[in-house]
Formats: sequence, structure tokens, C-alpha cells
Amino acid sequence: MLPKEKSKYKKNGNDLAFLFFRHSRVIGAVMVVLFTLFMVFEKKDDFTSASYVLPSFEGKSYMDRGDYIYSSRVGSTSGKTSRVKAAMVVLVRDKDLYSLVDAIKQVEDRFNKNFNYDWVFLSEALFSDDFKEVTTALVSGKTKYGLIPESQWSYPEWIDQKRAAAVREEMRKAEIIFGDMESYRHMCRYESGFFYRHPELEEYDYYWRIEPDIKLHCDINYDIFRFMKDNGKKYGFTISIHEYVSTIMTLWNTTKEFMAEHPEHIHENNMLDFISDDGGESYNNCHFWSNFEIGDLNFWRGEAYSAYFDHLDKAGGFFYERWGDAPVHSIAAALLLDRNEIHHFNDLGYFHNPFHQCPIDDVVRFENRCGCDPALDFTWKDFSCGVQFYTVNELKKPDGWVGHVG
Ligand SMILES: Nc1nc2c(ncn2[C@@H]2O[C@H](COP(=O)(O)OP(=O)(O)OP(=O)(O)O)[C@@H](O)[C@H]2O)c(=O)[nH]1
Ligand SMILES: [Mg+2]
Repeated sequence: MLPKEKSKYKKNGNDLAFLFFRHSRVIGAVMVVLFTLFMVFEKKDDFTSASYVLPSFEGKSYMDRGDYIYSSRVGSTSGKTSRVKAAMVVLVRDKDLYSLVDAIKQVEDRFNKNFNYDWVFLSEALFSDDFKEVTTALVSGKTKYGLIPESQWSYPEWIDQKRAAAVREEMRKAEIIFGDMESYRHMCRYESGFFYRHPELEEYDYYWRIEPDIKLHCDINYDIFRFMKDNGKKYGFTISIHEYVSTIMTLWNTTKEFMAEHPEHIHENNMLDFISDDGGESYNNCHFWSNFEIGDLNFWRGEAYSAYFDHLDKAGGFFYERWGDAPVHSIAAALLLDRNEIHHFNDLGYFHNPFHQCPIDDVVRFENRCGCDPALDFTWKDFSCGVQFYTVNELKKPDGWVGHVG
């Protein structure tokens, strides 16, 4: 390069440096803008891949689909407006607080944070301040703590306690589940005949029974209590199952006595075919698993159920056998209600050891952010009564249900 040209370049180089220095702020700003645009486009690519559209949705919510899920629904379920008088109800011992907290949290996070329904905790012993503080801190509604009167958690005068103790001993030897437990029997009797009469529940029309250690797998994006009311539902369940026969040896005969004595209480459009396969001659042991229940308190408070409970209670099977509140409630719902008043909540996703309810319909699961494996769904399995429920009520089963049988 010639010396002259060299100096020209030098001069130009100085000019460029000068210009750069002079406009450094502008250049800096331009670079920031370019960098931001680059990042936005990068992000857009990420976003595009994350917003993958689920093929099964086809742009339609399962709530609008009008198929088996809502085949028995007749009204709207949307909106937070006009809450109904309802509460979550938990029968629990103080010492089970930390088995309960996660269940409360799930029900709040997946449902109640949007609706703020109250919680009522019941026990035969006083709750500690610790229990009250922890549970109140977790919930969005009001909390109430009810003491169960001793008269409802003890032996009625007509029960022969020696006979009851002998039965417990026999059941212990026979290894019948909870067969030797006295407290379990008081619990089953209380859930069968008394919880809905507790003064802390007086102001409510509907309840959702919740137990420690349960899980709720899906979001519930509608007011479940309003759904019950608007659609005339009086009993809702998630899981149904066959009862252990050895715990209810005389329950059906005692029920048949009641039916013969009180035909006026048996609903003309009842669901006898869910609980009996031979027109009422015998019980097929199908029942709604009562650790989950959403129901109408006024059904239990009414004349028909009160007469049924009194009849059972006098017969003594809560103590002389080990009658569970699940078959008692289920037989009552099947006989005393219109079959259309009973609803299977197959869109919630629920777990109580050892069974899961998990919607096998992808649309329901994805739309409600269900965190469960449909392969574990119990609804269509042999030991469940799900197929029976859908068949006798002529409800459409979800696509692919046959693959879940077995
Ligand atoms: N206050 C009180 N609550 C009880 C007692 N026994 C059981 N419960 C409650 O009654 C409900 C049913 O009792 P569980 O022990 O869960 O009975 P289960 O569901 O048949 O059996 P597992 O859950 O498998 O143990 C739960 O909400 C318990 O917290 C008791 O002695 N006192
Ligand atoms: Mg339980």
C-alpha cells in the first residue's frame, strides 16, 4: 500500500472511531432493539411449539359436548353467581390433622378457591387450637368445628354390648377388615344416621364429604353444588364398588323388611336394578363408595330416610355385624330416590386408597388438568359397579371403556 493511501485509511479510521464515539448511545440503543427483536422471535418459536393444539379438543369444551358426561344434566352450571347453601364436611380425629391437610389443599386449589364454600369439621372429641389454626389457614371459606354429642357416638340402650364384643372378637379371628374395631362401628353409624343433623350443618342444604388422605386429580371449573341444585341431583359419587359380604350378612333382609313395612317410601322410579340383579330377592353388594359424597342434606333429613335409618338402627347390625355407611347410604339412595337424582361425577378424578377414578376421556382429562393415569381408572373394572350403573341407567359409556375392563 502506498504511504498516501495508508494515511487516508488512517484518517478514515480516526473518523470512524470518532463517529462511533459520538453516536455510541444511538448505536447502543439500536443494538438493544435488535437484541430484543431477536429474543422475541426466539420466544415466539418456543411459544409456537408449546401451544400445540390437542387434536381431541376440536375446539370444543367437553362441557358443551352434550354426550355421556352431561347426559343427565339439564341446566347450566356456569358462573359463580348465587352460591347455594353448602359446605365441605369432614369427620376426623384431631390426631389425623396432617393426613388431612393435603386433601384440604387439593380441594381448595382445584375447586373451592373460586367458590369459598365453608368447611365443617366434626369429631366426638374437642379439636385442638392447633387443628383449628392449621385448617382455618388453609381454606377460603369459613371454618366450623362441631362436637358430636355422646348419645350419637355410643351404644343405644337396645344394644347388647356383650354380644357386640363377641362379634368383634369373631371378626378379629376371621380377619374381617375393621371387624374388631369399636370406633369404626360408631363412625359408620354416625355417618349413616347423624352427621346431617349436627347443628353446625343446620344452615346448609348440600355437603361434600371429605376424608384424610384422599386426592382430587382434576380441576373443577364449575360450582359443583349449584350443579346439584340446578339439576335436581340429590346424591353424587365418584367410585362404586362391591361390599365385603361378611360385614353385611343381614343388611338386605333387614332392608326387605323395611320395604314391606313402608312401601310408601320406595320411589316409583327407583334404582333397584343397580343393587339387585334378581328384582330385589338378593343384594348384589354394589354400593357408592361413601368416602366421597356430594349430596342433598335434606334427603337424609327427610321422612323416608329417617324411617329407614331407624329401622336399621333398631335391628342392631351396626354393632352385631359391621354395616358400613356406604352400603346403607347407597341402598337408601337406590330405593328412596328417583334414579335421575343420582349422579356419577366422572369428570373429577379422585383417589381414596387403593382406588383411583381418572377420566379415560382425553378431552376431560386435559381440559381439567387431571394429574392421573387413566390406566388406573377403577370405574370399568370388574370389582367396580360402574358398568352396572351406566347399563341400568342407559347412560353412554366413554369411548374405549371396554379396554379398561378386567
Ligand atoms: N372423629 C373421628 N373420626 C373418625 C374416627 N374413625 C374414623 N373417622 C373418620 O371417618 C372417616 C372414615 O374413616 P376411615 O378410617 O377413613 O375409614 P375407611 O375409609 O373405611 O378406611 P381407610 O380410609 O381405608 O382407613 C374418615 O373421615 C375418618 O377421619 C374416629 O374414631 N373419630
Ligand atoms: Mg377413609
